[in-house]
Amino acid sequence: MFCYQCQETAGCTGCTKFGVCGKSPDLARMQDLLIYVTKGLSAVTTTLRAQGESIPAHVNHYVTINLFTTITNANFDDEIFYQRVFETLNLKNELLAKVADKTNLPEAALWTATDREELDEKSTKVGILTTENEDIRSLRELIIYGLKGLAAYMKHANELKYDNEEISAFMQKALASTLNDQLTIDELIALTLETGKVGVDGMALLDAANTGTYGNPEITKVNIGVGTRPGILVSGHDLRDLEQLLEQSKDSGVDIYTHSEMLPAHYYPAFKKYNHFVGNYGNAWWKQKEEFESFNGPILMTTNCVVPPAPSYKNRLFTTGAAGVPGCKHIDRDENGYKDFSEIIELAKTCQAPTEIEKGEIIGGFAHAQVFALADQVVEAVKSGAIRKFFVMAGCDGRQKARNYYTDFAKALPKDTVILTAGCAKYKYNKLDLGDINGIPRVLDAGQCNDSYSLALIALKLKEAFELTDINELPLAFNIAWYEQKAVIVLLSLLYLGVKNIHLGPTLPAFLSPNVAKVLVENFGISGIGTVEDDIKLFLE
Ligand code: FS2
Ligand code: SF4
Repeated sequence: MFCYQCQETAGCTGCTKFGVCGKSPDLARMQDLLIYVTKGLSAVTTTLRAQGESIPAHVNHYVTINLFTTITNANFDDEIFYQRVFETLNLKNELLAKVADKTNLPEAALWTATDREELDEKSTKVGILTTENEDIRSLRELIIYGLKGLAAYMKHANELKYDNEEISAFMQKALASTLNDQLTIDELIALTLETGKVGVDGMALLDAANTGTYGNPEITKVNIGVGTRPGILVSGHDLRDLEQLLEQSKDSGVDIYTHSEMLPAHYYPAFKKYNHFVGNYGNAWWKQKEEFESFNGPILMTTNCVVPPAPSYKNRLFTTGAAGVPGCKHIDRDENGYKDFSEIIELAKTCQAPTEIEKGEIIGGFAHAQVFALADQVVEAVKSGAIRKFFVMAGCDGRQKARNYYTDFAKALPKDTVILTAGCAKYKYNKLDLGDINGIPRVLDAGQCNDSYSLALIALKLKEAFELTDINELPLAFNIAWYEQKAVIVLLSLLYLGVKNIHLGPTLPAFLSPNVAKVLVENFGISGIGTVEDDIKLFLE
């Protein structure tokens, strides 16, 4: 196996024996094969579009879910990958019959198979290392990881009946382009930046879907203690899953809690009507082993990040959507998108209430509309010097000790600075008492990593309020923590929006070859992190 798509990759170079995340070599090769056949399908759809044919939405959605399923920590179930590869080949073969001229199609578009042995054999021959030139490989993977992140946004938007054929067409064209040996380094760099542009479109679509369906997030205090009734813990990012579970459990005597990236659901007006939606339990994804244990009740994983479960709670862990764990019950949608969560609710009734691990409240809900409502106050605080600088510290949390940098950084920031955050990175500092500036909290949480778009809108609004022409003239610094591929599309989107001098940590991606890293440093001023002391000095210069 060879995988280097996430920040925790072994030795900062690549997982070759077993994934640090828990991905086995067999799972790794089947994920490689799924990406390969999805590229083949994309080459066919791209050719058909050029022929003037339209591609049905279910094909677009199939590409999207395939990409999402291979995101780090989303799905550990080998069987799902065999099933998806066969289904993808069937879809592709149907469409291939409509292609008028097949001579220019790549091998991935023409390859097919009917039994598992053929899949097993092929799966060892289509991995990342089949691209020999390390710069081409680096750019191809950078594009693919960005597309995986974008696929996650699209899937959530699609669940809320928001869709965009142009975004899907681009995703498939870009995927197919990673099979094209004729593309030069410069053309791949251009495609990388175009991925960032379409990433902004995808984030805007998801933002419209979430706020159009559930209202604009508003300032909210979230309880982090527990009640006396049994609970169900919901993790991941899918708001539609949460909504269905809230609706189905409302009169059951069971409480609903969020974990990790589901915390921002509390900020939406639409979910406030549920009295049994009582709080957030625990921290970021990587603490789930201990926190799922002490929660005592069933857990629903709606997306990544799943950690292969301990036997003590495995029978209480359920997955849905792109998530999957062998041996855990997976709940599928029906053709109308309905999911029957009754088994989880019935199990919860037999469980003890969660064990309390902390008490108190955290505050969030500072997505774009809420911050715009406070714009005068914020602008005034900057003009009067009460706020010296904003620090965008969005992204992911993870297991590595080096990530304590972000807690130390937040604590060491001068009191006249404000942190803008989104994603599970926030758990490194959202329970510290960092105070406020004239009533504006010093940590403004816009939501999930999926809501990073809000931070871009806030930056653009500040640019307008201060009548600046360049976003980089703002008193705003970017110190982003990354872990998986959704952070990659956020990064590419920020580059497209013209943001310079982003600091990325705790380590730079292993998939950036020295030459590709050099391009990012020279053109965008991207850098890693140093010590807290040195970095704060540098940022405040
Ligand atoms: Fe956190 Fe994990 Fe959100 Fe990432 S829950 S690292 O996949 O998506 O942020
Ligand atoms: Fe390794 Fe990350 Fe790939 Fe898992 S996703 S195998 S930890 S690089």
